[in-house]
Amino acid sequence: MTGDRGAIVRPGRCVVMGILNVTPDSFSDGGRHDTVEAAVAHGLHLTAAGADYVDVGGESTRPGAHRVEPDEELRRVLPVVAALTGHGIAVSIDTTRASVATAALAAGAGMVNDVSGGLADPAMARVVADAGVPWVLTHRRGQSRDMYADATYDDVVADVRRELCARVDAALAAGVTAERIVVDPGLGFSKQPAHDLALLAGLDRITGLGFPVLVGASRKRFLGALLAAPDGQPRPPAQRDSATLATSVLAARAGAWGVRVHDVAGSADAVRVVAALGGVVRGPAGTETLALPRQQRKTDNGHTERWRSA
Ligand code: PMM
Repeated sequence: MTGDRGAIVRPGRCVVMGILNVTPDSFSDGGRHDTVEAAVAHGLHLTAAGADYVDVGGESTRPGAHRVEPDEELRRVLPVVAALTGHGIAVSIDTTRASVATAALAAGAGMVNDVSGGLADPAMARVVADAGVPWVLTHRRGQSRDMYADATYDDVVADVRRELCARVDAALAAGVTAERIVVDPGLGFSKQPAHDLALLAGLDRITGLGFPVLVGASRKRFLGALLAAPDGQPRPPAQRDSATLATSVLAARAGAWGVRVHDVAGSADAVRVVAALGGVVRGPAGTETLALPRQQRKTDNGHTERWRSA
């Protein structure tokens, strides 16, 4: 018997999820929000800037990071989740642990964001199914400690697509309903920069699976490498927001359900621009519906031209 704590939010445009890492060591914002007061203030700031969700995490997934104890993870996230949901904010809990997810859901979180795609904790599927909340299944191979050990692919888009399907099948077999599943190609997780770029370029093959797709490109290593200085020094994380914005446009244009970003204001504007152009909205069962009524005509050179009218 599955519960029903909430449907996936679909505001008619790409959703913006604001990142709130309550950790001392995340690669971009580690240590900045590691008191409850600072974290809650930042969550409120993200919401004011236009975040549809605030994604609260208490364990860094930075390459090379060691795991924190479950008690410590709980100590970091629970008061923040409770305070933000008390303000009426939609919170997702970024955890791979069923115990942390359970406590965060009890404290008011409405979605589980699991970067292990359900692999880290076999009890997670039951927790999600029983609560009836959306579950983000992210592609990764292995743990953060050895993040790049398995970063070899024949065709990264096809391989990630296939491996995500396996995670979806496992979730469905465990009783999670299809309407609650979000998939995420896991940029930077077991991927080299070229893989991340290929996944962004081939995002329509992931959205083509028919599940809502979340894209987490924000400030990631591949952007630092792409924008490296002439001496090869990667662009520092805090100076990657313009590039992140570009990825939000691309993701929204490719039909992604949401983007997970540090700098919410820019992406919140960007996804509205894309929506105003009549972006494709993916239906729950793989159907593609157009955001606005579609019209078409044959052009002089025989092509079909399509556009949407308000
Ligand atoms: N990336 C990070 C953490 N959580 N969750 C999802 N769904 N997708 C991601 O790409 C993702 C994530 C690591 O980035 P951070 O340290 O900036 O949070």
